[in-house]
Amino acid sequence: MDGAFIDWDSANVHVLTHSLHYGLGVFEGIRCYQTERGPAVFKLREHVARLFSSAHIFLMKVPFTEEEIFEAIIKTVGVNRVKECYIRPLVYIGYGAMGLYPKDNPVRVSIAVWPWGAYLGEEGLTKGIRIKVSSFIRGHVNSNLSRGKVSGYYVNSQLAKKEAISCGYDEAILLDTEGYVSEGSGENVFIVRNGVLKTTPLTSILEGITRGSIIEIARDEGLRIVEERFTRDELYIADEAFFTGTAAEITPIREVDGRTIGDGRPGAITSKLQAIFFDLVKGKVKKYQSWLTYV
Ligand code: PPE
Repeated sequence: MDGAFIDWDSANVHVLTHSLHYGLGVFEGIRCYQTERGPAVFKLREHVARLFSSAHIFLMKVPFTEEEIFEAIIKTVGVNRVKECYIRPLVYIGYGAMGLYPKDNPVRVSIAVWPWGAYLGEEGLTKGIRIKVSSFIRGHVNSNLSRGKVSGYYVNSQLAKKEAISCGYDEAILLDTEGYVSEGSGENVFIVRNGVLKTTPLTSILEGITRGSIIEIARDEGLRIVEERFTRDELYIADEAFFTGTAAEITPIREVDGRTIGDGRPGAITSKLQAIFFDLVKGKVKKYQSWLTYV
């Protein structure tokens, strides 16, 4: 926290911490995987860059350099002696004035790591999940500036997720303000139709780092991939569909709003991309070694 290692139980803040009340905090979700050469962090450089972009968009001055945060993340994984973990850097506004203009409140930074298994369940990874198109829509791009990863946005995501779960589904997918598919509550989405991969363009979604990786892998595999808007009914008739995200990794989707996707099992392209992804994060694919930072 703020440049020092703090014991887990002492990692506390004052109840009047500004971000806790008003939701302006920017964060990252990063994973570190076990490899033959020890723990390796996936796409660390990209995650740190996105954290600073988020801060820039929201006029928050991070009191550390990108290089310092990069190093601090590696050290935090190291001192915790974990083999695999999720990493959560958070830049937030600390205690000071209340009200919506926290001019002199300190900008604080924390980095926490903990073991976090399959986000949507082990079974979700192998068999696929059931999702619901949310009745809540993703905020307009002039309200939810989509290049930022901001704590407050996840109020909307939680509305969608709670609704989906209360209806018996595993996860929600949100439409954008124009009615096109945008993204999951915490994932980007891909579909496959007639052998062509399609994913939503960056206009109304978080620029997912896993999404970018999958696009690159798909191209390397000679697959056709387009970034194009699509409607909920195109999702219904997709041959395959899957979510990507740091937490969700590559999670196949087997049902949307009661409609079975394909034959209700992870499709061939989904399974192939998922297998390559899990191999590469574990350091088993030479071509993608540069995506890993060894601790
Ligand atoms: N869209 C949203 C809205 C989102 O929150 C995430 C990540 C993504 C797309 C995928 O981005 P990337 O991780 O760079 O591939 N969501 C993070 C938070 C999940 C949570 O429950 O907390 C994550 O996956 O770490």
